[in-house]
Amino acid sequence: GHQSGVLWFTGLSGSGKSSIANQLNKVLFEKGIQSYLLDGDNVRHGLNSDLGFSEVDREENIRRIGEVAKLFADSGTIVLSAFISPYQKDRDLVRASIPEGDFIEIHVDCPVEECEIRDPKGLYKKARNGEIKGFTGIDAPYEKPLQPELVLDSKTYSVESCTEQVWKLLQDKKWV
Ligand code: GGZ
Repeated sequence: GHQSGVLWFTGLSGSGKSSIANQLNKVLFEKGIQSYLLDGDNVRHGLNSDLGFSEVDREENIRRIGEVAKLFADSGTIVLSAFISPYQKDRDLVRASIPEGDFIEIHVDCPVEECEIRDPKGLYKKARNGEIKGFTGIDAPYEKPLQPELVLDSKTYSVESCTEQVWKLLQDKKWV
């Protein structure tokens, strides 16, 4: 039986959240399971284009994404959300707004040193240069999840392996 709900990926820029969520989205599609991916590409450029990266803007970013995720989940979709979502209180608010058991928090755990080496968009370099202020992991906080349902060690394991770990959790929880 397939259930709907929200898979909430959280982690640093460059940790692999989007890659893993994209890969899982493909796997779900191939299996005929309805899913939808929310990420910076489709949310920060549209619905949330008025928001920046201050603490209050990030809070509002996550609040709106949580509301959208809830609507999609209500429609019978498995939602994959991939945002840094650096604050525990903001993630907890989303969790509290969704029926118990329908929210799965996944920490895509990669040390900032490794993210900085990867630096796929050159943003860590800009943050170090002072061209970007308030960059998560450099001069803005990232609060690691206190009780995530799953931790993915994305420094050690590949995107494929991490995707498989999420798939197994979905099987355990009878979502798929
Ligand atoms: C963190 C920033 C910042 C600052 C721009 N801090 O690697 P990316 O580029 O694609 O992922 C980052 C993305 C973060 O947006 P989120 O909506 O996920 O953030 S939050 O949940 O905190 O609201 C990065 C880019 O936007 N970016 N400036 N200052 N990341």
